[in-house]
Amino acid sequence: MAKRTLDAFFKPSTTPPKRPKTEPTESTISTPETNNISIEETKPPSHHSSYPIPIAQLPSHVEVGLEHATPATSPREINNQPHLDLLHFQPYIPRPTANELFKFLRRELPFYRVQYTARRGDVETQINTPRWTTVFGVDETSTFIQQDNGPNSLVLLETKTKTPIPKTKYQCSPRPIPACLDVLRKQVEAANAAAGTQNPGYNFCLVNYYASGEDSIAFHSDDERFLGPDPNIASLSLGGERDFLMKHKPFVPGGNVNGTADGCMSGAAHSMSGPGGTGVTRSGTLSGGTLNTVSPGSRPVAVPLQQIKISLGSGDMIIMRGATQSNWLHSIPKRKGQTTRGRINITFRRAVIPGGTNNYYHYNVGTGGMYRWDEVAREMVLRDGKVKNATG
Ligand SMILES: O=C(O)CCC(=O)C(=O)O
Repeated sequence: MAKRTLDAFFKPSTTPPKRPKTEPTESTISTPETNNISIEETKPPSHHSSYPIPIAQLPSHVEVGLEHATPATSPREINNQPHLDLLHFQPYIPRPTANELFKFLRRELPFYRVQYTARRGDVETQINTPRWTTVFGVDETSTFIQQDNGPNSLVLLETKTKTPIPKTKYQCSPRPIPACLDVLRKQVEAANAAAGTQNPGYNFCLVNYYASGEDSIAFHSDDERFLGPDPNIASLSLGGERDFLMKHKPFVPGGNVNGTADGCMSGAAHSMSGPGGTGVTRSGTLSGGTLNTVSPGSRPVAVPLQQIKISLGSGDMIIMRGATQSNWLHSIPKRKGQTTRGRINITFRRAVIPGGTNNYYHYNVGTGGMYRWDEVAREMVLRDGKVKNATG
């Protein structure tokens, strides 16, 4: 197959969409949205013993849209501030396909509203994560290997020895990335390659669902040690538009602050939003237009502290690269009182040690019940109070 050049990669494809490899079959289902219309059905769902439910594969029209129209635009580089290295696709997935994908993922994925206790010194705080979450993947020391063609054929093995993992290796049951998200993972890796970025080898997929402007994620950075140095994080937005804020970490003599936010144990990842969840950070000194001292090498320099606001629409993608995570914080602030559509955010990351796997399942699946989107109630509804594969 002829290689596509960089320019060609970032130009929408002009070849007519092919039929998906598996011909869809037709069936009739009745939901309030379809109202007895005939809809396409695609390949059989992804099954795994660690899943609380089988997870549907992408409908063929979404798969075709993804295969032939992404990236919908060339990325814009945002690197005009110290340590900032972003690629912004506006959009990455064409908006109509992104909206279909949003509805599909909200309907098909299991979600959780995780609660946990954060301890800082002697003080314990009960945290209610202010958004819905779910996670798939495993760190690089383990690999899901296809054993046969059965529905539960993915077996978790030690990456180096290809032997079964010891039962005590994880405090959770890692879940393989289902086919519907793996399609996206591969495409986002290809977008990195086309932009000249080293293959990030994503092995985790974290999904947030913000049901309304009340849902949020506080200022934090994804710079945990279990992600290795200079992690590459790709962040895809689907559904309603929300503001994405970024600000430089304050300079701390002798090193950077670690970027954890309210209610979060030091070093605990993806758990940054406290009870208020309004983006309260430890950096009360930051304000637009003032100067802050940062130290990129040994020589401190003054840099303008400009907070960045990017409005993320359906299908947009930001890839955060290089020194971004170790120097910048990001958040999705609450937008109380505003009518905001629901929004899904998917981040692809690479975790390098088992601690990353334990952390991600602890804070994104947790020990509470599983929720599913209910088309009639138009909200997440508790479906299984008894948690399968509860994490410690
Ligand atoms: O929803 C977003 O765009 C940001 C999500 C995020 O920061 C995270 O999952 O760490």
